[in-house]
Amino acid sequence: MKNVKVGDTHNFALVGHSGDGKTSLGEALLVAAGATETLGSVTDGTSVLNFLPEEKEKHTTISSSVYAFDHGDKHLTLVDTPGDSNFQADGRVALQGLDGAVTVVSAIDGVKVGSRRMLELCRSLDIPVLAFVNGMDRERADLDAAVESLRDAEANPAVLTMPIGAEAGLSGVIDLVHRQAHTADGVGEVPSELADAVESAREALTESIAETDDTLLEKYLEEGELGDDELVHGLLEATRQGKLTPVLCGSATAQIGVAPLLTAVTEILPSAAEARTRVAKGTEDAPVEIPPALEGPLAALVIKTQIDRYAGTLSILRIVSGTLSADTTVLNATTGDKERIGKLHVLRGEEHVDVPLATPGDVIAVAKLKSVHTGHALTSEKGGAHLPEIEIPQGVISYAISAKAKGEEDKVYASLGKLLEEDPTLHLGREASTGEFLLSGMGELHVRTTVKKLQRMFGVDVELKTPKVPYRETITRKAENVEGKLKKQSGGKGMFGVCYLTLEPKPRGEGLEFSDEIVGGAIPRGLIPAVEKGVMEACEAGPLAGYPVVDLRVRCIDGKHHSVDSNEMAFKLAASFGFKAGVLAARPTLLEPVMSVEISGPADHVGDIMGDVSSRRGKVQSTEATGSTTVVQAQVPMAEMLEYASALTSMTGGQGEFHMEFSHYEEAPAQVREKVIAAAEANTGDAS
Ligand SMILES: Nc1nc2c(ncn2[C@@H]2O[C@H](COP(=O)(O)OP(=O)(O)OP(=O)(O)O)[C@@H](O)[C@H]2O)c(=O)[nH]1
Ligand SMILES: [Mg+2]
Repeated sequence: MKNVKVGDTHNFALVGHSGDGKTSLGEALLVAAGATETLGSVTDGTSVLNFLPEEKEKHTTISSSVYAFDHGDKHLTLVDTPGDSNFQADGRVALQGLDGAVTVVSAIDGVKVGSRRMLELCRSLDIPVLAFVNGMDRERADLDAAVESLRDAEANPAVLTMPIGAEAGLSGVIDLVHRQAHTADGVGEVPSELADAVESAREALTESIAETDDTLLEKYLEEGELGDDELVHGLLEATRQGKLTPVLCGSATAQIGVAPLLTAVTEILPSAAEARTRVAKGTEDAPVEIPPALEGPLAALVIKTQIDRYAGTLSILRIVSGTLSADTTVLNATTGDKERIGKLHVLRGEEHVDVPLATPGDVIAVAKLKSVHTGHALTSEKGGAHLPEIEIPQGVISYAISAKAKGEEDKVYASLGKLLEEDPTLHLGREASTGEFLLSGMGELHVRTTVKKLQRMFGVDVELKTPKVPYRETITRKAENVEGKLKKQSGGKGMFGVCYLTLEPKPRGEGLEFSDEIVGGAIPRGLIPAVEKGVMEACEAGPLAGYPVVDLRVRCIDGKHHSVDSNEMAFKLAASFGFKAGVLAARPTLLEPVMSVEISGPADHVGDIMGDVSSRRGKVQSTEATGSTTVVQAQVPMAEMLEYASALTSMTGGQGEFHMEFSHYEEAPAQVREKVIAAAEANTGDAS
């Protein structure tokens, strides 16, 4: 049985912009810890972290991978996350369950958009961060500029290591705290020619640490220096309080500067025993803390779901409190279902190793759970503190999908269901206005990669059609006392129901509200729910172009009924007729989704990028230069951003990147509205 010490258990994520070297650094850390013998390479497809076929083919991470290893007496779990904005959500979800992060920063370009977004997330989650300036062996590598870019990103950098040599001549790094050189030959003394530079860098480090703590500052001012242990301790406190970001540097592929990083992970980032306090769900006003204790009820979070070739669906759990043993029963606190736990697996990339138990800080996989999904909270069978669920970002771009081969529809949707389990940011829905199935994801590449996975894993081919824009309909003025009537009283069983509805616009984003204002039994109590149901169903497909109707209040103010012929069906239909007539009388209009877009590209292309945003009906909100890159923030209608990826690539010679998320709905201009209505009419024409 494992000799457990929660204080020696660390888990952390590698985060940052795509291509800056997270996976390569993960590989180098594994070698430095002696967990793997040879350095896996992203480009050769030998990385144990990028093990999916799609990752090997494209030389990029598309799904977070977990690798648990030991280093001395420490148990570490590393989670390598994707940097590309199409796949970053996966890492954003996992991070919520973890205790620390290492953000990788390019030595050439400094902090890019992907790293800045992750730094912001870590800040908002109170997750302590180390920064590793990677690629110091490359031409034009510039540690000072990278550190400045961290300052611009509000990370308050404190430099811990400095390079020995530069670019292709990089041969090692110097640990400024302990005044030690780390080279291929191991740990040695500081080369004499660097002694002065090391002293002044150490002084700068001492000052920035002292500034975070009054006692240290007093001592530093009195004595003129601080000891090694004081520096390490001060750094640890400041990092955990989010006051400083320790910065290390080196090269992942040249395996330089990696051993000091491994030490910093175990010494500066918190262990599971020291990690930020987690508070039970619903107790924010009178916080009930969930301790990282071995004893007591289980509290765990599902940080990821992964389909394994042999084991089936694996739920990857982060144990926050208590001990989880193999072959036990737990409670899914999110759904209320009991779940039988079989074997527990420690993950090493694609490989797994069975273990008898898991303790706080561990990240562990369990196969074939019934109703457990990413984000859920688990407790002991008899209950216990319920951790808040992990927030899952929702996909922003939708494609219409259909099976390539006729008759394969069922197989397609069943297989897609499995992929949806693995990736909760994907969504499959049906557009009522067109009857099409829509697959939504974080971006074009996300959806296209899902389709490729579907082919590889289940052998089904899917056709993707131009993304659909989820328009909405709403009203712009009040319509009072609109009659909805169903009267069929000749021959057979009669149907009779009349309701009078008043429709009023509500502010954007407030959805649909139904209020029953019937007095005196004009519509019998028992039939009012039928009226509400009729309204709710009718609002799913509005009368303009078949899109859902939102942001209005529907008041049922009066009605008529018949003692024999009135029934639920009659009132449901009457209400839907009334609703449609009411919407048409209240000057309906079309709303279109507007996206918040962040575009980064070379500074000399910024004019083109901004001109292009305007031509897409977008509004530029800010531009900000960091080094040679400019970041443009804008709001652009989704309809104009559907195939932006290829436009940006050709505009910037492949050097542009963008990220977008849904911002709000806005009234579409008349020409857009007319086009959408005409398309909807053509569609209905086809169908009939
Ligand atoms: N010269 C040099 N190349 C590096 C270094 N680190 C990584 N690379 C190369 O940079 C490329 C991208 O590295 P990855 O490790 O895949 O980067 P990543 O951050 O994991 O990228 P995503 O998975 O797309 O988010 C690969 O071709 C690496 O070989 C380094 O320190 N020096
Ligand atoms: Mg990667």
